[in-house]
Amino acid sequence: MRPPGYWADMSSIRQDYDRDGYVVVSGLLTNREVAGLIAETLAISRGERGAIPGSLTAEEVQNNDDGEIFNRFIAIHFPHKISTLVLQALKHPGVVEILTGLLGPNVKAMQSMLFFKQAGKPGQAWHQDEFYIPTRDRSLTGVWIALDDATIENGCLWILPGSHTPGVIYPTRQHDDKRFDRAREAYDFPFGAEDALPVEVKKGDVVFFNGYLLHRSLPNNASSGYRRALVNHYMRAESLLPWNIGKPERGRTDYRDIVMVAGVDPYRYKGIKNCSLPYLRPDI
Ligand SMILES: O=C(O)CCC(=O)C(=O)O
Repeated sequence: MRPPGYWADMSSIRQDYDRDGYVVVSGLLTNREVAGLIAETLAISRGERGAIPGSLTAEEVQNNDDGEIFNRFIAIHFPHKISTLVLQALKHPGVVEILTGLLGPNVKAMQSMLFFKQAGKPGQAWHQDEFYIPTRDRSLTGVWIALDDATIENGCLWILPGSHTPGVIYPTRQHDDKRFDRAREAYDFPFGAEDALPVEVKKGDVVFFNGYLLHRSLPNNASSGYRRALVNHYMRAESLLPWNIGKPERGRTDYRDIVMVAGVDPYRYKGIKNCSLPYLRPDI
């Protein structure tokens, strides 16, 4: 059910998105949808949707409570490939309506990630998603679905508003900052810490953000609990997707392990290639 009035005014959503590089749409998922995704997270981790790298054996499931299971991992990558429920969330009608308003009629998805972020777990340093997933038309859009209320304390997203505007991918480097996981950090960009904004949201709210937007998250500093989020990535279907770094099997110029969520696929003749497999990312 759509709460009254949200996204009634698509043009103001698009205006905010274009100017700031992100927009929050409140209450896009119902409590029931959120609860379903949380239960699914546990089911995947326990291997109940099929064994994937990192998932627990039957014996490990018996010997570990849910907290201990979640404690082992930071995220599940590509859960939509083994979970019908996550695939449905990837195609969520409310999400897709906003995406087509932002991107145009033809939209494809290429990635999903379920973040657990139990209390005490690290965040991710400043980065731009197009550094990892380079489109040809700068249309990459992250869709960050809050499965818990996300606060400064438990490690919500932080963004640098407008940092997508120059259309520049800033340099990255490895870091040893213990607040963050081991993903590379962007540096040497013309924005300071004073420009950063926390994006505190309620569960069921959705953050749409541009692939060039600098963003990060801080550790979960709450004394207990989680800061879970389902993060999906989309782009215009007209753009090729040369997302093949170190993985030639993905194709040199156009990653084809995609899910069309709206409109038509101009490259349908190429077919779909099953080249990314789901896995659990351990907390190391
Ligand atoms: O949710 C987080 O902690 C980080 C997510 C993020 O930065 C991303 O998906 O690009």
